[in-house]
Amino acid sequence: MPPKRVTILLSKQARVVMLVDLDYFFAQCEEKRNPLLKEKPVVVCVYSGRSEESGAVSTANYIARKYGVTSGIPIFLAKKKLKNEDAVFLPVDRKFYEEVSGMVMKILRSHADLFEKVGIDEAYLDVSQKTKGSFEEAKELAQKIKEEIQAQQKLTCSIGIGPNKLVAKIAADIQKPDGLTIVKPEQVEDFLSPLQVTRLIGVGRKTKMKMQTLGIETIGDLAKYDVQRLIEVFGKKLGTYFHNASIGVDEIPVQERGEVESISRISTLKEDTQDLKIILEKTNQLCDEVHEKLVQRELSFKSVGVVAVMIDMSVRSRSKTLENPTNDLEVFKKTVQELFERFFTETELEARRVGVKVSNFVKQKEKQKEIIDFIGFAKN
Ligand code: TTP
Ligand code: MG
Repeated sequence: MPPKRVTILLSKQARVVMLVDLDYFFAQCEEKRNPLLKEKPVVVCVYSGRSEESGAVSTANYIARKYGVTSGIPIFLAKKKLKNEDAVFLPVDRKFYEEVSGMVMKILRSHADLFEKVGIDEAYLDVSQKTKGSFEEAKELAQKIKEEIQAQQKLTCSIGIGPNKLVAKIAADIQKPDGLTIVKPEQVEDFLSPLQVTRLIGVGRKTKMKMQTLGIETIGDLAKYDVQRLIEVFGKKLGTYFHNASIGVDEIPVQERGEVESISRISTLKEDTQDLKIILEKTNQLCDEVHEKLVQRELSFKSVGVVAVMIDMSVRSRSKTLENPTNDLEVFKKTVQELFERFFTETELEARRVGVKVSNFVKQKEKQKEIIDFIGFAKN
């Protein structure tokens, strides 16, 4: 009798991903430089220079946060909230924070199989190999990292551990400061389901409101919602993304990243044309693809560009800079439409290929600061 054949299905190796986020970073750097500040409310400010108090709060230590002082509020409001306290207001010293950040990142990088810095005080570490896929070992490693950052830099951080970046990020945010939250693969559903949908990257105020009209408040509600209906409401890409995110599925690898300067897509039209309807149908799809990348990278843009390769193979481009940074897909599409409308009044030629581009990026948390800054200007 021939030997029995056995098929072994090799499943993709499960990942162990960490997100490390330094606590109240700019303010903690100030405490590191001057430990006497530790006992007081500390508020780090972006002064606009218009008047002594115009501008916005960049961040505050946890003592100041107890009085309601948070990132983005106007400085005069922070002063009002702390008027009876011995509070310290300091200007942002980005150079110093960058230096401290560099030293912490060096420690983090040394503990990662794969490393991805996502902000001045935040990085993802893929530690799957190092921990041989064990969440227990990952917990020990996280404790060791915390100790090392404390010993070498006198700073605390919060760490989230999960099977992917999405879960690790939410886990790090849930317990701060000096937190350590571990979500094993079998705990993902229970962990996510009671949380508000705004915990998910890409769910801002507008999307939250739209979801509310569908009866979706929590990530659990979103997980139960029919995926086809989500696709009808939000489009194929976003609808699918929201569904996957709600059940904790995220395949995006931890990867070293350089600073992106622009994101663009170009595609050949089915026929050479000047017909705006055909062109916009194509560019709307391209905008969807570019927008998806923006959401993944948590970026807002200030400039929109279009490009057209004409039938004579000449390449023409047009661009527009917006007043405020945004990540709004409709603003993107409308600006592209405007640019093409104007462009085709200036040429007789038909287009063969068309493309769209966004650039001049701002990280979303910095965007919030910029907008509040702007409101701050208006008030002062
Ligand atoms: P965060 O990590 O979002 O905030 P944080 O480190 O101050 O506080 P925690 O992580 O404990 O909640 O941002 C990192 C730094 O980015 C922050 O120290 C200052 C800066 N920042 C702004 O300038 N404006 C903002 O609106 C936010 C949220 C952060
Ligand atoms: Mg932080």
